[in-house]
Amino acid sequence: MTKRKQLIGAALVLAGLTGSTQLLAHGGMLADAHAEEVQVLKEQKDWGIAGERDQVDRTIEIRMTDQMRFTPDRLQVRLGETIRFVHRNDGQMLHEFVLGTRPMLEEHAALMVKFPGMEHDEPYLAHVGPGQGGEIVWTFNRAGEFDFACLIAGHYQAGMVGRISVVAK
Ligand SMILES: [Cu+2]
Repeated sequence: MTKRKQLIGAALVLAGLTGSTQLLAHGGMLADAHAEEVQVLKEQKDWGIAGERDQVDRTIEIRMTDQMRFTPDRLQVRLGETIRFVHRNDGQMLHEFVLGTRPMLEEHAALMVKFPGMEHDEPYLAHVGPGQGGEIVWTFNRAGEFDFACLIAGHYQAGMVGRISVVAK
């Protein structure tokens, strides 16, 4: 099969998933539908692109606390690396892990203060309830300095932020 045909085939599969996602959502199977939606939302961002679960190069555990800290809060990854982030919320309140550029995160953090109930859902973020775990898979195909942050109103402002350097070999 040619590359082009494969791409068309993949597009059809994705289109099919979108259709079934809607059906599943109507059937009340929101959790399953959500997992499929995340697969569909593969959009190149300045800080990388949603990664494939079967192409993970490394797993990094990130712990979150009510002291508004991530541990670790400094990471270095190689350009092209696909990272599986596994989150653990050790606190009593909801936290988030959102990957992005600093300007993008600052802008969203300000919006979250204005509209604290604002829902957002993207393949580069995880909401992690108290005592719960979260997971995202992200491919860092852009070199540079990026951040991860908790955008719950007030948390980013309290310093709940970390830094990722993506370096070419
Ligand atoms: Cu938080």
